Amino acid sequence: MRAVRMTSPGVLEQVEVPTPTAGSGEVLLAVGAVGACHSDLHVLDAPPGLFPTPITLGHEIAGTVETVGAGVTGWSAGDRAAVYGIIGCGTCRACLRGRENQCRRVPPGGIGLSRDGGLAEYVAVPASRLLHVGDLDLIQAAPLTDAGLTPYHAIELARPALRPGTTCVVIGIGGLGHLAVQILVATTAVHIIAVDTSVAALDLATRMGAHHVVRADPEAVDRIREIVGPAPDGADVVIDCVGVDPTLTTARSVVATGGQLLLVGLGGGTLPVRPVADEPPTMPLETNVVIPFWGTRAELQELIALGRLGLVTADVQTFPLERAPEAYDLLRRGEIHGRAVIVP
Ligand code: FEH
Ligand code: ZN
Ligand code: ZN
Repeated sequence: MRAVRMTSPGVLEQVEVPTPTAGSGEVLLAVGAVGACHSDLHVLDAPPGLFPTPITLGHEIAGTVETVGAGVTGWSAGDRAAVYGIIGCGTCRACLRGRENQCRRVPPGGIGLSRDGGLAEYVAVPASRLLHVGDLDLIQAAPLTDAGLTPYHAIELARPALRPGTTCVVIGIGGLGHLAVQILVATTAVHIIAVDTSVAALDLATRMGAHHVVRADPEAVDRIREIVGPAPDGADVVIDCVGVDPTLTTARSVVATGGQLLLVGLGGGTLPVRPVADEPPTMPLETNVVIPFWGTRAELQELIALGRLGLVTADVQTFPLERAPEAYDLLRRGEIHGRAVIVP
């Protein structure tokens, strides 16, 4: 079968490999769609040895059951499924509580991370990683497993603060941010302020239900403050889906005292924390800072339900498998709008 693999550190190429088979407890999926994630670029750029090579990348997968392995129940050929990409150890305190996204396993286990992923015609996965998607378009189901699940989980963490009439700022209306806006619209009654450098992204945010849009320029903090009010008041929740120094600075400059700062984007920026009430403070007193990671299987099931109701719809750019390296180059150059989805 055709597969796009990291054949050696930093090298992503299409190769011909044997079609996998479903082992005991596994299911063989015909891949319908697989999202291209920035984290795949981190995998490609990682120091040699951190991730196994050769490895088929792709951890944002949806497909159709081809065959089921020994001992598998609840799945039959033709079933349509989304893949929960994390493979926790199953025995640590986090896994035992159903929080496999906090598993203590090193390195983290995952489809497309510690074993072959979905950038291929077929992928074998443990049946325990699958969730039924019914008639949901697989090109829509795939982004939900990561680009959607990550902000969904972040919003779940902040849900006690997302009271009706409160304000949530979403910074970065890209692959994760545009889904964050829809999840907020579908599951809360908050005022949503979308922030991005791109007018097209802000137009998308408006179409998806953001109440205010602000260009990410030097006046962004002042514009946001006109909406959320002066310090020590501010935004009740800020979700930074970019995570670079300028966005982290904007985030900490507009969050309210006692607000929630969710650092979802892995852009490599730094959030200075000086736990004194100095002038100017790096951020207000009582700010809750969280670095969410991916999400749980239970949350993915809830998000799939929102997708099937048409309440969360990914804005996708599709590419055939042979153009996957090109898609990642565009992603690296910031030229993908919404989510890039590879369709083998
Ligand atoms: C995946 C693997 C490693 C680091 C981060 C990620 C995220 O894309 C998960 O949402
Ligand atoms: Zn990812
Ligand atoms: Zn574990």
